[in-house]
Order: sequence, then structure tokens, then C-alpha cells
Amino acid sequence: YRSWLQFDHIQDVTVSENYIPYLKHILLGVESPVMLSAKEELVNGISSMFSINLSESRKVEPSTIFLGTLRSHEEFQEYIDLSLELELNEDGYVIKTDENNCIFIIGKTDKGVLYGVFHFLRLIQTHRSLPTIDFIENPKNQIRMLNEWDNMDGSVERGYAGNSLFFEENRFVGDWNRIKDYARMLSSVGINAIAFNNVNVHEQETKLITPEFLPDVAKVAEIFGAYGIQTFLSINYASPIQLGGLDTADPLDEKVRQWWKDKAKEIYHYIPDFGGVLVKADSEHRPGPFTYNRTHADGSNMLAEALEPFGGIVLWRCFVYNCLQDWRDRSTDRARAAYDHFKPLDGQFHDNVVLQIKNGPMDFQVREGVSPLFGAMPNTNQVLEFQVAQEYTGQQRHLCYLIPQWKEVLDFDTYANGPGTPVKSVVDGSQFPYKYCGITAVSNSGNDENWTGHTLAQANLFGYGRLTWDPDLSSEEITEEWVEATFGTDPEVVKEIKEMLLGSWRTYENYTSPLGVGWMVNPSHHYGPNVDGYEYDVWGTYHFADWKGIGVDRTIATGTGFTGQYFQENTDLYENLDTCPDELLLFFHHVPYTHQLKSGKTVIQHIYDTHFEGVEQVEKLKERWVALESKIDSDRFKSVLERLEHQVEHSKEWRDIINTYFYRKSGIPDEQNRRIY
Ligand code: GCW
Repeated sequence: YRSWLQFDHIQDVTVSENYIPYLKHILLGVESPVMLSAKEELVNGISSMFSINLSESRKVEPSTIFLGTLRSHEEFQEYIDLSLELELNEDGYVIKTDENNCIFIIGKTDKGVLYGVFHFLRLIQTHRSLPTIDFIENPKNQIRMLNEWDNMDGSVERGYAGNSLFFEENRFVGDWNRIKDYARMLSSVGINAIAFNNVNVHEQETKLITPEFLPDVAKVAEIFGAYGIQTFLSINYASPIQLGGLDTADPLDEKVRQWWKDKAKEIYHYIPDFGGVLVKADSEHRPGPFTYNRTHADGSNMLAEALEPFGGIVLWRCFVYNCLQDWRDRSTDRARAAYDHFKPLDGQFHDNVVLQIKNGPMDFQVREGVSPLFGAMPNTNQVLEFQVAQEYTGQQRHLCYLIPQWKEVLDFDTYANGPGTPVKSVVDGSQFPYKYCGITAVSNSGNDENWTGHTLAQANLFGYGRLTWDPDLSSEEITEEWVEATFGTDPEVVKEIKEMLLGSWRTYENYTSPLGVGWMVNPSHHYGPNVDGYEYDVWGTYHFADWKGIGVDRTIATGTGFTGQYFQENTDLYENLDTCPDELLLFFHHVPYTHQLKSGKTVIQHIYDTHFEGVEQVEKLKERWVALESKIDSDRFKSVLERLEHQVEHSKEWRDIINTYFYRKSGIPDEQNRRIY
């Protein structure tokens, strides 16, 4: 299998000449499993790119790469500037060269060194020039996590890249090497935490926290641990009943509380550096505290107390809404649910509880508003949840590069502390004194040879990691890094693939559901167009199209009042038809098809135009890829081409189904008289 960690041999002599003088020896200032990983990565990467075997030395002689931490052995202290203590955060590092062609990669902790090594290797891969570098890097987010939705039968919920890397036939696969390679990939982009079983914890997975499976969980945790990644498990809220034989899971019941305390002790006995638990409670039929008339603060605090003695944390998901809605009832609005449930509880959570909030209030649509919960709970730890898995964005058969979408979310100004309070500054902890915060995401990987189904979907995983490390990196920088590390530095290849990726989210949006309204997919598997697929269903996911108009009225004045959950500036922005941005118009308003957008077009004409345009853009994507044939190895060339061919056909289906639907509903013809059925 191939990823961005290929470290192909460097052909370009100017590049090798630049680096080779530095590459003779390696020296570790301190030993630990993470330091040994750092060493292994460096030695293997250098050998693969330059055919040079770094030899171990015992002192810093010329051309030595020194890997050290602030806790390095005494004899190396002269190489470590102790003022770094103040400049580096837990995972930060410094890389610098000196006049003896030595390279110093110094972390505050061993994890920082590992990140520094990956950074150094990336500099080489992307042919950045070396002499006299000296810089400090600190990750901006403390929690940089992935959630795998893997089930023990080997399936992956919303998985589009084969089966689970972890499980098959209700046990662990046992391919520890592949897991190690996965850990390497994640660590190389800075990810430091993982929950590897599905948040929907079914019967078998409930048992992961029992001695039947804890030894295997420990084994996985050890592999990840050596790459600086902490292991978490998704747990079943009803475990005390299902595993413990109790007759309740009431969080205020003493027996239940004691059961979880004992359980925590047992888990930490097997896995001393266990991160904690991830919980989907009272959500989509999962059990939770509501059954006992308790709040989510009661429920999460009980778990937090059990984990607290061991330093563990509780990631508690806010994806709580009524999934048995009556479509005739227009007063209930799923978008309101998370805020309505959680905002009133601000300040009631223990300091090792972290609320996990999806980027939007609905569910990972191609476009939706940003969740108004960000910044709304100054006294409660928050992490932002993205979906790298392309559930609603083409399921890794369509090319849809999501970094630009995530950037918009991260840069969205919440106004929580006045103007200039973007989401990224809330979740990185710089606005409120959060003890734990950061970013998490649903992973898009599986056991396919290329990890992500669509080879180009690897860029979403890579970019996710890079962005959580530093949300201020631009989409362009991240994309370029990925293309160079993955396909090499040929300028044409870099330019073409970069542009293909950067425009692909807009393109996908163009031929799917318009103007922020979302959904319009086939129920349950969520692939392909079906305008009314969810329209009369129980999930709260409606577009309300009739012969006159379309959209969800979420205003305070005449709608569900959702706009009122934002801080005033955003409430005003969205409440008012004149200021509401076009791309979210139908997320916030119900308007006639003849409503004129800021672009000057009517809604109906916009729908037609974007759908024709979207297909043309996909055709272009394919042409651009075809033109690269001679420059890409044939396996990857063919597999991407196959997907692009499918995308061309499937985008036409989207175009025609959507256009026809709205033509027939509205009776308004296309101004350009194109073919609409
Ligand atoms: O969007 C929905 C998905 C479910 C998922 C749920 C969630 C894991 O369709 O598959 O369940 O979100 O985030 O909990």
C-alpha cells in the first residue's frame, strides 16, 4: 500500500547535495518507545530517500542528527536550551542546524521529537532547502483525534475504504503491522488520540472493556502509544446492565457509580495510559441518562468521576436530537437540538468532561451553518467534530476535498467574545480556560490497499491532521504538501492535482443539494440523489419544497427560531434575507423559486445553472487527470480514473434528477433551454 509516507528515492541531485552533508550519524539524547519510533522513522526515511544508513554515534560529532528532549541525559545538556521549556508546549519541538552540519530536533517531550522527525522528513520529501534552519513548532490544538466507526464484525459504519483495520469476525484482526503503519501515518500529521470502535456500541463491542478483549486493546494501545497516540474506547452507556448484570444504568445510582469506578480501575490495569471514553448517549436509539430522567451532566460526570483518578477524560457527543419526528410538525427543528439540550448545562460538567460538537447543527452536509454551540459554553470544555469519511460528500467515490470546507468552519467568527472569536480560537482554548479541547473527526480509512478507497481521498486524512495541528495553514499549503509527498514534486503534477483537489468541494456542491438545504440523498446508505428521500421521514431532515418555493424557515420572526441561537451579529446576518449569504439561503429561509439571489440569479435558475456547471466541472476533472497519465504510476492512475469516470456518470444522474424535480415542481423553464426531462 502507498500513502504520503513513501519516501521515494530522491533523484534530483541538487536536493541530495543539499542534504547529504548532514546525514551521517544519529544520536538519541534519551530513550523511550516514542524516541525509538522517532529513530526508526528517521533511519528508514533517510535510507529510503538517499540510500544512506545513519550510524549511531555516542556524541555530537559533525554531521550528527541529535534527537533530544528537555529531559535528555546530563551529558547532552549543553545542546539543549532550557529556555525552550517556556516556548514549547507539550507536543512542540524545535529543529535547527549548526555550523558542524549537525541537526538538532529537540522536543519538550519525546512526542515532540517524533513530530519533529516527521516534519524534517517532509521537508526533504517536498524538497525544501535546508541550510541554517531554526524554527519552533507548537501544535495549536491539544486534542487532535480520530474516531473510527469500526464494528467488531469487520464492517465500518460509513466506511468507504474496505473493512476494518482492527476487527474481523468479532475479534481483533491481529495484523499489528498494518496498525503500526496506520499509527505512523496518523502520527506523521500530528494526530495524538484515537477511539477505534464505533460510537454506536453494539453487543459485541460493549465487551471491549472486559478481560476478554482488554489484552488486545492494550496491544493496540501500545502500538499507538509508541507513536504518541493515546487510545480511547467508545462505550455503551448501558454497560452496567449489559456487562454488570445490574438492573439500571442510572448515573445517580450508587451501584452504577461503583460499577464504573471498578471498571475504570480494571481498564487502567491493562492500559495504564488509556485516554478515556467516547460516548454517544440518548442519540439515535442509543441508551443514555434520559431513560432515568437525568441530565447529560449527570451522565457524563459519573463517568468522569470514575476516570478522574487515572487522568482519563470523557468525550461526550452533543449529537442529541429527536430522530422520531413527525414531518407535519414544523415547529420542531433538528438544527436547534444540540444547543437546546446542552447550553443550559454550561458549568455543570466536571473538568474532565469534553463536549464533542459536530461542525454543523445537522449532520456533515456538503454545506450547512456552523453549530451555534461553539463559544456558547464558556465553562465547558469543547472539541469540534469533523467527518473525514465522505458520508454525504460522495463516499470516496466522488472527489470531494474537504479542507476548504473545514477552513471555513474554523475561521467562522462566533462573536462569542466580540468580533474576532473564530471557532478555531474557541476549540484551541484561547478564548475560555478550557482544560481539554481540540478537534476530532470521523476517519475515512479502512483496509483497502490505498487506505481510503479513492486514492485522492488520502488528502482529506492528511489535511485533517495538518489542519488540527495548525488551523492557520492555508488550504493551498496543505494540499501542496500532500501532493508532493504522495506523487512527487513534478511541477505539472503538483499544479494539476492541487487544483483538482481545491475546487472539488464546490464542484460537488454544484451538482448536489443546493444553497445549503442539504440531504436529497437516498435514505439509509446516503449515496446518490433522491430529492424527497428523507422528506416525509422521521429524521428531521426536510427541504419543504412545494410548487411555490423551497427551504427551511429557521428565523425568529416566522420560523423555528434557530437563528436566535447564534450571537447577535450572526443572528442578524442569517435572520435577514438581505444579508443571509446565498450559499446558506435555503438553510435559513423558505423562499419562492423566483427569489433573486445576491448573484442576480433566481433560485430556480441558480439550481439549473449550478447543476449543469457541476457536471462540466467533473468532466474537466477527468480530463485533467487523463493528461497526467505518463506521470503517474499505472495502478494509481487507473484506480483514480475509474472513480472519476463513475463520478462523471453519477454527477449527471444528480444533475438530471435535481433539475427535473424542480422543473416539474416549479413549472419554470431554464432560461438557456438546456435539456431537462
Ligand atoms: O450521520 C449519522 C450517521 C450515522 C452515525 C451518526 C453519528 C455513527 O449516518 O451512521 O452513527 O451520524 O454521528 O452518531
